[in-house]
Amino acid sequence: FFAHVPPYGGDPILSLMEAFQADPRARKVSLGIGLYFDDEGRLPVMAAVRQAEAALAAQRGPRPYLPIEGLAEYRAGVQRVLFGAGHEAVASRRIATLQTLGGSGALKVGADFLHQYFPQSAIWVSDPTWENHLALFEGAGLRVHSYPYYDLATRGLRFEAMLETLRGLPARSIVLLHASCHNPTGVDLSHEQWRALIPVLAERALIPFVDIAYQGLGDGLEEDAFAVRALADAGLPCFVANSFSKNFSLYGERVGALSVVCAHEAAAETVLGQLQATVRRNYSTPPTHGARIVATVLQSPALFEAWRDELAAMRQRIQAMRQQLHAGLDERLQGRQPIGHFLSQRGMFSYTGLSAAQVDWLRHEQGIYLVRSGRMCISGLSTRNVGYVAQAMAHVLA
Ligand code: PLP
Ligand code: TYF
Repeated sequence: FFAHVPPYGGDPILSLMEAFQADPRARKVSLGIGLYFDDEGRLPVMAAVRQAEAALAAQRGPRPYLPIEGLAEYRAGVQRVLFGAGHEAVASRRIATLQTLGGSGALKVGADFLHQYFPQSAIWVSDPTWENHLALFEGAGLRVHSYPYYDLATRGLRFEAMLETLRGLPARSIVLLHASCHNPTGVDLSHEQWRALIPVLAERALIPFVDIAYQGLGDGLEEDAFAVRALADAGLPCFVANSFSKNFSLYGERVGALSVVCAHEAAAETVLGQLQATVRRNYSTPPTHGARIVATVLQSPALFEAWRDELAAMRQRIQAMRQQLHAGLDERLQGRQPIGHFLSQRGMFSYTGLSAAQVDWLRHEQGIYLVRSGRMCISGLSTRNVGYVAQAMAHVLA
C-alpha cells in the first residue's frame, strides 16, 4: 500500500546528534546541533523558568484551549522583548502578534499567509541559511532563491553583492533576514549595514521577513533586536518570527511567535484575523505550558531581571569559548591560517572554514562532531574540551 512512499532522508543536523550519541568514545565533543550547553555540557534549566514553573504548578489551574492567537500576556511580552516596551509600533497597536509552535511554527504560519496573499512573490534567503528554511518555505509552496551573503575568502559578509541582488528584485519579493547570530555562519550585518539595507528594502517595496532565534546570545537582548526595531522605525511592513527555544532553554515547549508590523491598527487587526485562519486550518490552537512560563517571566520584574542576567552569563560563556578557542589556535598556528573570524562572528555558530574532508577527519579520528558545511556550535565547547578541540583543529589546519 505504501510502496510508492520514498524513505525520508532525515535532517542532517538532527541525524548528526544521533550519531554523536551512539559514539562510544569518552573524548567525543558535540559541536553539531545548535543548542546552548553550559560548561558541564548540559542544557540549562534557567532559574527564572524554574521559579515560574513552581508558581504555575502551585496554581493547579485548569487547562482550557487557548485562543487561536495564543495567550494574551505572552503575546504582549513578545512585543516588549522584540520591539522594546515603549516602542511606537507597540503603543499604536499596529503589530499583529500570534503565539506559534516555536520559531519554526512562526516561519510556517508567515509563509502560508504570504503564499496565500502574495501569490506572485518568491522568497530570497541568504546563501547559506538554516537548512530548514528551505524545507519550510518550499513546503508552504513558496519559490525559494538565494542572495549572496557569506564570503569564504574573508570569512565575512558579501554586503555589496547582497545589496546589488536585492536592488534587482521584483517589488514585493520576500527577503528572509537573520536579525543577529546568523545560522550557520555567525556573520551578521553591522548596525551601519542595516541602516544602508533598509532604504533598499523600502525603495524596492520588498517584504522583510526577519528570523530572530538567538536574541540575547549575540551582543545583548536590545542589541540583537536592532534590525527588528530599525525596520519598525522605518515604517516598513515586516514579518518577524521569533523563538524562545534557545534564550529560555525551552526547546521542547515550542515557544515562539509571529509578529507582523503593519501601517496602522486596523491593518494589524485584519492581518491577525487571517493569521488566525491559517492556524485554525493547521493545528487549531497553540499549547499552554511553555507560553505560561515565558509570560510569567516576562511579566514579573524580578523574574525578568533574573532571566536577563542568566542569559547574559550564557552569552559571556559563548564569548569566552570563542576567545579560548582563538587563543589555542593562535598559539599553535602562529599566523599560518586566518582565525580572526572566531572572534568577530556572533552567537552560537561559527563557520570555521573547515572543509567537509577536514570535518570528517575530526569526527572519525578525534570524535569531534561539526556539521559538514564547517559550521561549529561554539556552545558545545567547554573549559574541559576547548584545549582538545583547538589542538585537533590546529592539526587539521596546519
Ligand atoms: N530559525 C533559526 C535561524 C534557527 O536556527 C532555529 C533553530 O532551531 C529556528 C528558527 C527554529 O526555532 P524553534 O526551535 O523555536 O522552532
Ligand atoms: O541549526 C541548528 O542546529 C538548530 C537546531 O530541524 C535545529 O537550529 C536543527 C535542525 C532542526 C531543528 C532545530
